[in-house]
Amino acid sequence: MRIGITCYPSIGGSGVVATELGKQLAERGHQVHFITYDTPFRLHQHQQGVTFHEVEVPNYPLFRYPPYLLALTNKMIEVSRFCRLDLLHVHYAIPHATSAVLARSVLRERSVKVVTTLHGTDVSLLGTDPGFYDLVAWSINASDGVTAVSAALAEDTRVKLPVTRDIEVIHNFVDPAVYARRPSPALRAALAPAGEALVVHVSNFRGVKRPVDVVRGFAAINGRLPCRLALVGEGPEMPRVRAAAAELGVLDRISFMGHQECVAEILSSADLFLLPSAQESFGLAALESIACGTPVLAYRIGGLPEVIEDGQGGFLLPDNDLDGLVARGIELLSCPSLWGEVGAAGADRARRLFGASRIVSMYEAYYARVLQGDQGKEA
Ligand code: GMT
Repeated sequence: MRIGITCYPSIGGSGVVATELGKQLAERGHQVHFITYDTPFRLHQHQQGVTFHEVEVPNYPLFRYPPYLLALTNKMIEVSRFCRLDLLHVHYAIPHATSAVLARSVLRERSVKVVTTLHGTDVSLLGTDPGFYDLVAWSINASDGVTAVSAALAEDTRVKLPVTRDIEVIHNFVDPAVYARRPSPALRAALAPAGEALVVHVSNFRGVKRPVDVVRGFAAINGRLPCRLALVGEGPEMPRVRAAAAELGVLDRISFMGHQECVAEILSSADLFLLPSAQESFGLAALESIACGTPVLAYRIGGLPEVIEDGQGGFLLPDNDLDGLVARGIELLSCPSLWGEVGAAGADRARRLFGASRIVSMYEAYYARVLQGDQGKEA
């Protein structure tokens, strides 16, 4: 198959999933064409079957806002024609699904199918914004195939938007060759020099991830059981995170690691991942952590119950129950046998249910169905 993939190429779960999917598809012999404004951040090495087409937005004094949607659409048309694409698989509805549907309409001489994968905030936050609502719903309905990264998100889409079409649930995945427990003694020694337990959090440090609660939870656990915290990522909440850490007297027990390309080693070297998000359509970081055998503590929201089952990779608490999360953290860190069981069961669950080979095959099968005919597209 010849597949065009569009995603946000910067750091973020949807871009990671799209890039890893493209790489895996190329390994299976498909021709994959990334159509994005920058090289997807996990795509730096040349790989047979993978091509990157950069979307450049023309600059013109009349434009107050760069017309990215139009530039992307035109690039999709050009690449579809020149590379004879069979389908465009877009990740994140805004504006990618709209561009792809528009490109398909322009490409009258050849039939290109559009598959849209919904990732979460494209529906729950932006899709419900009155400024985007109608167009997002239209773009989803007009796609030839639509997938969601969790059953919770598929349901949320039907509830929040006038979307009646079929939505296929295809969960996110990890490559078990990369995400497996391989702790680095050197990294552990650097992050927890006195041999303390190591707590970790990886995110884009936006409000929805509640990173200040990560610090509050960590401080409470540290009060009972000395430990260290590694914070991976950057984002708008970082100043509040630092202020909370200083106020709680734990600043010197935290490593601010910034953006890290290879999180598997860090996750693998940690003992516990705190993810007190208010919203999470899937929680790719949680999956990556459980695949590395590091238990995750999070709330029972969105798609997280599909990723973690109590005792298999961690525990889920009622939303915002930070005390409960702390209590579970202390329990796990002070009971090696429980920690070992939960971690091993999580790693096994990640391999069984969310391994790349299983999920990539599901995408391939879905593409084949979309290419064959209607997949619940509205007239
Ligand atoms: O939070 C975002 O809007 C970013 C987005 C992303 O690109 O990482 O995250 C969403 O997609 C991820 C990949 O499918 C999911 O793992 C995240 O749970 C989801 N974020 C939210 O639902 C808040």
